[in-house]
Amino acid sequence: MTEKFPTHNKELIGWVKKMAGLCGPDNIVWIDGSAEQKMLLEQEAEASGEIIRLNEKKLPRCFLHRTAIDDVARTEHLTFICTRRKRFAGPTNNWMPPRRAYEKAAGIFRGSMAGRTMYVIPFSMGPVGSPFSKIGVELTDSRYVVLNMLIMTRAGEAVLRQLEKGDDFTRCLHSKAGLNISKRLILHFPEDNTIWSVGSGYGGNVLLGKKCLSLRIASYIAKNEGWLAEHMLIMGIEDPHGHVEYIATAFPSACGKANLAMLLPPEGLKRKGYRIWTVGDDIAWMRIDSDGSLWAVNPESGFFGVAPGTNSHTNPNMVETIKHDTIFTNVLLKPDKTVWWEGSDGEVPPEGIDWRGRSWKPGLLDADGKPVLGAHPNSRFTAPIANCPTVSFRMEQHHGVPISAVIFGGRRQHLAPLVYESFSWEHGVFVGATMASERTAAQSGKVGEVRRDPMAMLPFCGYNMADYFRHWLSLGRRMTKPPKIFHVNWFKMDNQGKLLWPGFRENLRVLEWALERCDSKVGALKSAIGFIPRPEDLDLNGLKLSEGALEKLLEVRSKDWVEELKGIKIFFQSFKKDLPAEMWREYYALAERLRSRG
Ligand code: OXD
Ligand code: MN
Repeated sequence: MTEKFPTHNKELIGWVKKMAGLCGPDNIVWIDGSAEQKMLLEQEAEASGEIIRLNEKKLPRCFLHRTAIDDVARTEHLTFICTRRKRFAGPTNNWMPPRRAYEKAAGIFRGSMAGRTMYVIPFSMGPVGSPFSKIGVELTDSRYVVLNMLIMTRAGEAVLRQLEKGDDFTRCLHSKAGLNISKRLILHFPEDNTIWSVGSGYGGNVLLGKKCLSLRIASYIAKNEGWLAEHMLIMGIEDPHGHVEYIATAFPSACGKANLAMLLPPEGLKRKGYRIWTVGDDIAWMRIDSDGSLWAVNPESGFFGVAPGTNSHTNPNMVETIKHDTIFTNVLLKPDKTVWWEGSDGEVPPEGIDWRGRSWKPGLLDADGKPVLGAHPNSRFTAPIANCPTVSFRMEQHHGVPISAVIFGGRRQHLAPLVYESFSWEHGVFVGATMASERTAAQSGKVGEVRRDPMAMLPFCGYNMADYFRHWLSLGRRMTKPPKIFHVNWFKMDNQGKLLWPGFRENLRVLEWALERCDSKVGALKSAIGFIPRPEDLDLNGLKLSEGALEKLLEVRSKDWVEELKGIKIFFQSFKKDLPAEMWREYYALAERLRSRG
């Protein structure tokens, strides 16, 4: 085994040696971030069959990867927060005591890299050297992981140099270990700044800088250091005077965050002079800066987006972004070595190789008579943010961007209006804490069932969510210029189950109202749940809504909200006495407002 270490950081050397001793690789390769090393890895991964090189003319420097068929999404039931005390992980997380977790996983890691190479990936979440960035080092036996991490993070030599300055780092260990679901574990040890992931090759489980570090571990660090690590997109909205305001927005997974982050303004607003600047599509790290307001950075440098449904109507900027230097996972391979997925541009191909690697034709049915999909519904692309036509010029700025509005959202067929504004920061935290979505046919579980997903962080908060709400409240008290907090719902339906709002680029009309509220430039109606735009407060120029749709979109039905309170109560009770008193205060205040308005 190679025993050369390109670093003087003793902690790092000691840990790499120890983990190599456990996993038993034949070889250790340090990732330096160079183009030469990347090309070599691509060639090796191609030769081993891990990736397929795509049509060099039509998709330059792009590749396709297929995961194991039972390894296609995050496995929340195998994801654990391992803290000394169970209370610390809280009622919404799976918990395992650290000793047991280390022992159990070590049994799987032991010798798992025999005959293979261990790659050492030093990576920075956020610009290298920024006081707001965090460093991680991921050890992995997967070239696919290395190639993805090179897109999703700033990885290589510059990070090692940063570590020479004695910076701390998150210890991230990953092994495919046979990709066996019965030996799959995604373990987080916030008290040790450590992540162990074994038995999976799916992005969300193995690109450890993403959900594991930037949300679960970072949320814990953020609580201790006084900032926020959130599951939010960050976008800049340039108004007709050239003034850019930034928003941070949380939606549950697969609710269109990436589409919103880079939307193309609708014709009416484009003519007015609106433009969008994309800072991030998934994660926001937010701090109170010296001006007393909230500033956000996107710690990632790539998109790991859902392919199905991505097309020139839903997201033209993403279509541009993934035309080169992109890794596709679990999509359909066409005979000309380009790719396709359900809901992509162009004709349905007459034939291809599906995400499982089998030959495919449109109309193919499985043994149960169900259509066989060409691409997996959670098939993905990994692409550099720098490819995006709307990438913000402030991406690399160490302090990030100032946030004018925080926007929460959910998928509610009948309850929540198109948009409402909270009365205060505290009320806004209640709005975020009670966020929920109804299950669609695309998810497992009962269709229409309400799933609470506070701040879209349910699967990603690395500690007790009651303490997380408390932390949000305390931040509000520290800010002199807090952002306003809004809630949006693009998914309201009429009685026939038809969407009332066209969504996609038209959503900018709602964001325009929200930002104008931040600058006190537009009116609103005070309702029991918050401030709602009056029909005349929204610019609907050039948009045709069906008869009565707008009234329905802005309607607040007390009866439905009284029913909603019952679900909120059950959810709040699950935190027992840990729930901050302010959350109950907001709950009873809402109940009282609903009662007095009938
Ligand atoms: C994601 C998710 O992949 O939220 O971003 O699941
Ligand atoms: Mn996400």
